[in-house]
Amino acid sequence: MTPKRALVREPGRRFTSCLSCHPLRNTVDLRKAREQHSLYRRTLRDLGLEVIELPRDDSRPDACFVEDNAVVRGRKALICRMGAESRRGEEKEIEAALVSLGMRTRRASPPATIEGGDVVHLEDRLISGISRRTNAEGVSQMADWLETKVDTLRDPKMMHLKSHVSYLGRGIALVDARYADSKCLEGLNKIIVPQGEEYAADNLAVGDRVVLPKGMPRTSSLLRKAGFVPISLDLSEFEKCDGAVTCLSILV
Ligand code: CIR
Repeated sequence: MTPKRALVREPGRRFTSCLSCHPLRNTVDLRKAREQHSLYRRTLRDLGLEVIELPRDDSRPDACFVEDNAVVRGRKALICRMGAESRRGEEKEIEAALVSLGMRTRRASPPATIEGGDVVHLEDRLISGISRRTNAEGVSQMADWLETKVDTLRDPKMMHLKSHVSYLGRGIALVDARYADSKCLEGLNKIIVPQGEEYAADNLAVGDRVVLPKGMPRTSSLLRKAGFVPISLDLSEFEKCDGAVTCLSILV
């Protein structure tokens, strides 16, 4: 399961028009976002990943959030039909890139909607949100194509499950308290994100290192106690676009 490569795409010219409910969405700074993205890419390289940079898309504001475009499992990828209609079309270059890496792809078809931000990867199964962006048909098409067991967590108010649940490996999940008792998380050792640090629930674990947003001291301390090495990154401009650490890459 250890990923070797990460697909990324720098924010394009229209990034500041991204979809967002964040109160600071009108203050998004493209130059700063690109600097933060550059540091993100460097961090992924430092984690030992080969970073594959796709040309930026200057016509689609949310195209840097590549995680939502596809769900990759082994040598297969489901190309998402995103719940956010304004984002449909972003996935074309992602599909081409995955095919060029030797992946077998299938496109989700109507009435399915699915976004990679809803899908948490464990060794033996996936957990998917059924959310504002992903429906039951999307989950069913994903399970069929990827031939993987998929457990679900349903909350029509939730945008993406991964904003609330991350899998760190070794049977350990980092979860937002509000979903900690969900049936799909039974059997996992759960680290509950401290109150006020809920944004840290979306984080990227590679081996024993965990990339998380900066300013999460209590979560970092819990991670250290569990034997992980936290790495903090400033992703303020992506947070203002309702994005987080995982959404900027697809691990292959
Ligand atoms: C959106 O609303 O679709 C983008 N502005 C943010 C997507 C973030 N994706 C993710 O966390 N997987």
